[in-house]
Order: sequence, then structure tokens, then C-alpha cells
Amino acid sequence: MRKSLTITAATAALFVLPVAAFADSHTQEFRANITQANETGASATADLSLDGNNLTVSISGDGFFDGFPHAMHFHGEPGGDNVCGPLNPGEAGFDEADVDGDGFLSVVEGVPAYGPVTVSLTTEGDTSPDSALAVDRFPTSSTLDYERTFEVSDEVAENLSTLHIVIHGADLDGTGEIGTLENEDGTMKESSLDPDLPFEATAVAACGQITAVAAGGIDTGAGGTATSSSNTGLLAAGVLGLGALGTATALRRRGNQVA
Ligand SMILES: [Cu+2]
Repeated sequence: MRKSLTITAATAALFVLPVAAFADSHTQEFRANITQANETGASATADLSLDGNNLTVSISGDGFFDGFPHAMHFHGEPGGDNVCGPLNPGEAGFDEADVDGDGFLSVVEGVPAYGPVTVSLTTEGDTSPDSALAVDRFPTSSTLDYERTFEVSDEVAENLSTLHIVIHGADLDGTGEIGTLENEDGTMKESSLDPDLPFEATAVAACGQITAVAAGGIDTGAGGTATSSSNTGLLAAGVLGLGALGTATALRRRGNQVA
């Protein structure tokens, strides 16, 4: 009797485990540990969940300039060899990357390493490179508190782990304001992308490589689609469990944008 019960339990496990694995296999998890550039002291963690072409991106940051739009992008040629590159003075290769020798890494100076904008992590609307400077649609808090689900191209979906998250906007001269950094002649130092924007508005604040999370490395219970009420609950629990997403703004945003 005891033996048959054991066999039954083991047999049941053989059936249950593959089913559970299959149920989660369509969702892939990624993460990016985003570290400071230009010695901003800012950092962030991004968690990404890919279900087909639907990508959910959650970013919790710390130390970003509070009260100014932080343009955030995926950078890189999908499938290419991009890297965040030297981001801070003193790092190997920084002096070569800092072409104008001003001691700061501008957006354009970072492009040879991290590549072009592939996706714009806007809070609403278009997410293409066309929205790279949509300053009214990016997070503005020091913790970013970003959460959005949107559709990505096959090319991006298949090559996520070759891309990088770059976060822009930094108070480089420590005045407590964006736009006070000046050229030697006293004029406003301009963005390398748009002369109407201050250099500090688009300067690189932080960068992190997107990497795949090994299956089973995190709770795959959150891997369901939003069509199942039980999986939706688990997804919400998983997102909330990441912490630092507790502001009313973030909750409203999530309510609007996560189906
Ligand atoms: Cu960017």
C-alpha cells in the first residue's frame, strides 16, 4: 500500500512538473542592473517580462534628479555588439569616448558604445525612436517608478539581451537645477542632440545591459497572461513585491497601462 502510494505520487509529479514548466515557458524574464554615468550617483533596477511581443518593463531607481523628465531608452543594434561603454571619468576608455574633452559623456559621445535608440520608454503613447526626446512623456521622479506594458517588434523581442537601458538627465554641476551648466564663454551648454535643450537634460545619467534571467531564477508564477484572473493577481503581486513602486502616480499609471 505504501509503495503504491509513493509510486502514485511520483507519477503524478512527472505529469505535473512538465505541465507547469510548459505553462510558464512563453514568458521570458530579463533584468538590467543600471549603474551611474557621469558620476551622477544614480542607479536603477529594471525587470522585463516578455510574452510574445508584449513587453512589461518595470524600473525602480534611486538618486535621479527629482522633478525633471528622464528620457529612458533601449539603445543598441538588435543582435549587435553594443555595450554601455566607459561611463565615468577615470574608467578605461573614457577619455577616448569623451571626444570634446569636457569631462562629460554626452548622448552622442556614448553612441559608439551603446548604439542608437531602439525603443523609447515613454509613459504613454508612441515608444519608437521618434519619441526619444518626448520630454512630456518620461518619468520625472528621483526613483523613476516606471511600469508599462507595450508591444515590441520581432527584432527587439528576439534580441532583448543585446540591448541596453540608458537613462538621461542629470544635474552635472550640482546647482540643484537642470540647464545651469555653461560653456567657457558663459553660454548655456547645449544638448548634443538638440540645441534647444540643455546639455544636462539629455546627458547620460545611468546605463545597464539587459540580460536574460535563467529559468527558475525568479518566481515564474508571475508568468501568466492577463487573461486569467488568477495569473493577473500573481502578476500584480510580483510587481508590487519589487518595491519602490508605491506612489499613487505609479499605481495610476499601472492601472492605465497594464491590461
Ligand atoms: Cu537614450
